[in-house]
Amino acid sequence: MRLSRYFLPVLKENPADAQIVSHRLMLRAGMIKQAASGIYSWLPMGFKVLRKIENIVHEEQARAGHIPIQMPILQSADLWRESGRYDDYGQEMLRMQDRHGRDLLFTPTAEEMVTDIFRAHVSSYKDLPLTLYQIQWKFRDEVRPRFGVMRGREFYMKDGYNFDLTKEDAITAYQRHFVSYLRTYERMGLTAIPMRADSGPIGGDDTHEFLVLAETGESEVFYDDLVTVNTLGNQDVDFNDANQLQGIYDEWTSLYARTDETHDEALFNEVPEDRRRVARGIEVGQIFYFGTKYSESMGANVINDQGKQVPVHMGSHGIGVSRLLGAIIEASHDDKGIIWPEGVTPFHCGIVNLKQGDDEADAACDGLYKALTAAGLEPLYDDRKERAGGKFATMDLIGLPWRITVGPRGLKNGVVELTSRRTGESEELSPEAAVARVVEIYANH
Ligand code: P5A
Repeated sequence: MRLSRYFLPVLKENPADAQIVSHRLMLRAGMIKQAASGIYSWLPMGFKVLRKIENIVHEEQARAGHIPIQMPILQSADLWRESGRYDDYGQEMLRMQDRHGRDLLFTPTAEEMVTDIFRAHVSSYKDLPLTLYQIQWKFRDEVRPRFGVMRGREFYMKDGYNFDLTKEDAITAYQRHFVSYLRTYERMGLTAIPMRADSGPIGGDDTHEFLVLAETGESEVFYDDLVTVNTLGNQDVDFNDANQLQGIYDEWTSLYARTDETHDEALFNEVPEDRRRVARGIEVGQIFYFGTKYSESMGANVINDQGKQVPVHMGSHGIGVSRLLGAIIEASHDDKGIIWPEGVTPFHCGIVNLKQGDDEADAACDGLYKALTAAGLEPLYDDRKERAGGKFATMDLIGLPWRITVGPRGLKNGVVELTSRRTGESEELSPEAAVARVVEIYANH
């Protein structure tokens, strides 16, 4: 993409209404525009990152064997009356009527809808296990929408639902989601710590929230510092191997990590004092096991191998896809702007032409652009007739992890400059070597 032809409405000034850095930077970098309280339009660069995050989620869901579907945003109130949640959900649920006076609602989550699909089409244990998921817009009429996409009213969520014959199988599904989520967040360059939490209006006994540590986080968390160095890394996970999933789950949950809702001071005090941490975190996902809560009330049964009708065991699992943009920026920025992890960056590499209109510089930039594109990467070429300072400031603000700077002086010596946004370190290389380096960096992402 050439910046002169892109739509990147960056703001020079700090927007007055943005209280936290991710919200400020998303507005300044022209990623989102507020449409109403807690409701946003996604401008090209914001939309691009949203899609990247969504793709990672899809890829990791496929790896875990989960099947994508798409359920409607507007749902019939009658379905929600079956579970009792139409009345229980309270004012967070946005309700409306159609022209015939029928009650509808904007989906805040979709346990009822997916259970309805299940009961219509599945009747035998032979069709289990099954996990269906979607990535879909949700609406919750939050009392205090704030911090931009972090606590929106309209937000984008991955929501998955497992159906299993027994509690034991459903616990395996829970652990499979647990491990799959660890992988998903790691690919986004995040450390998201699973913490024992409270299940709220979704219901159930077992639940973990995944939290990214950040001072601006809305949850208070208590943990053993050893959990922060845990990684899955390149560990080869077989998502069909229940023992392996259990092993990874046990390893992660053996260390103390809880939100304030389930915090237990006595247990926490058993953690060696120098490892006890009290901090704040952003909840980027949550998984639940709630057994037969929905299947019993809605009649989602299967015939088991004894020929008996039994309600299925279920859980649901959510990732805050739109919230993740805010969380990633909170975790990765400096005073100049965003620093995108390679896994989610909107463009792989910036190209800055220091002397637009200079034949040699223009030709070198075109060459870099073509070579990076041919290698399957997306460069963003700042081909505007702007001062170098302005171009660097824009690149730093929008946070592409790598930048190649091209100027007549370097070209005389046959070199361009490759700069890391994260470290600020630069290296002089031939244009070919610079392309090769960038290609190599992205080979693992
Ligand atoms: C799990 C999937 C559920 O709704 N039902 C289906 C379960 N869980 S949850 O924890 O309530 O939400 C899942 C994730 O969605 C994000 N989230 C939000 N993001 C932005 N703005 C909001 N107002 C908002 N509310 C929830 C969180 O990341 C949460 O973990």
